[in-house]
Amino acid sequence: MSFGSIAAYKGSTPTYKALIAAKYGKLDVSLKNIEMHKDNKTPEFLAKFPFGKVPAFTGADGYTIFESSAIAQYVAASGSAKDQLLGSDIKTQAQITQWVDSISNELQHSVVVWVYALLGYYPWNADAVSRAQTDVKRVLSVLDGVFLSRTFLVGDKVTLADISAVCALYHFYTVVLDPEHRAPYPNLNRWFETCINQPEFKAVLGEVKFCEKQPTKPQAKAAPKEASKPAKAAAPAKEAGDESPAAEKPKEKNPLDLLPKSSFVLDEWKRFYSNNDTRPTAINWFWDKFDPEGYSIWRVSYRYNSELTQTFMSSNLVGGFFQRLDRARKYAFGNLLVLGENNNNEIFGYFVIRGQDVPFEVSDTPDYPSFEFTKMTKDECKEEFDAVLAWEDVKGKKCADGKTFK
Ligand SMILES: N[C@@H](CCC(=O)N[C@@H](CS)C(=O)NCC(=O)O)C(=O)O
Repeated sequence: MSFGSIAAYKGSTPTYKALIAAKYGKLDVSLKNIEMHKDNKTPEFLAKFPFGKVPAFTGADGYTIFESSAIAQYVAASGSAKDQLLGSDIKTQAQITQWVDSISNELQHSVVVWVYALLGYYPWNADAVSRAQTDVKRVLSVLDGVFLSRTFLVGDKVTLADISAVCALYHFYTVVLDPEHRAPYPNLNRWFETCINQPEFKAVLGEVKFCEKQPTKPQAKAAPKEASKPAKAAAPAKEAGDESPAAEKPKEKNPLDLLPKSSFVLDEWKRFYSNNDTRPTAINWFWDKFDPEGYSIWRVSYRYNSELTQTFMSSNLVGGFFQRLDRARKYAFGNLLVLGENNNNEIFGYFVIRGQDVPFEVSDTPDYPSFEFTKMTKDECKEEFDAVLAWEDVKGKKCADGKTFK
């Protein structure tokens, strides 16, 4: 009899925690692959899972739970292995929670900036990756020390702590820890191998394929020639303790504010675009007022499309880029679309930018090198530009999602 099902996307390792716990407890919990950004945003889904996030559990009795650890705990507590997985006294229970929470907390940021960036879900930022590598090494060393004298994290059997830790480490072992990089942690490796060879883990993870050679992101991600970076204004010395974004702004007047006044007012355009139908109203307005001397149009393509997988992850990548573009809001407007489908998509779109170069506010983001900015004239791009404005299918590919930078 079904105990419940978990909505998530394929490959969501936090979801595996509950699925493995279900195997130990002999409960039938199924995985329901959903289309991210669509199925998790419907009114029905949001009524049960208000943050619109996965994994999302629905019991056969209709009971619902979100947050992967809460789901795993509920499943573990409901099955026949409750005492083994969660402990039968409060001290053991607290220690299990301690490892469940601490390992995922310690690793969650690093998996995003290092592993997910390698997989193309997030932009590559060399400094952040280097910090993440240091952080991960620290966690691995701590765990290696723990397993010097222990077989499992708590007690002498697999608990939810081990299940959670294996799931948190899964992407590191499969994507970045090649033999050379896992060699310094023999005790941790032994524990990981022990866990993944338990039938309950195997039933969910299958045969774990260890990383053979750590991939590196080539330095080839240099900015394209045509988008030469204007000389950076000297940043003022930061006052101690002043971390506000304003403190990072150059003190001199921005060169873009010194350009001759333009008849095209970017703010007006942004308002008009937001408040009117794109076709034909906003598009006609744009071309009627556009000033090619005061502004430039840029065709924007992601350089690593072959590494994109789920369309919702490509959308998240665009969302992150736009957040980090905040300082450019006064000078830029753009649309980036996710074209195609899961496991075959690309990020593509257009920007309109004050002046004739890509300004510092855009080129200085960590994401910028991952995008190719190509300057276009109206004649070269009008048809495609209009379709991007309207979030229509372009380049013969279905528009799966779009985001506007305004
Ligand atoms: N701490 C949460 C994280 C949940 C979460 O952030 N899920 C992401 C996918 S990894 C999500 O559903 N995002 C929704 C979206 O991007 O639409 C958990 O472990 O369940």
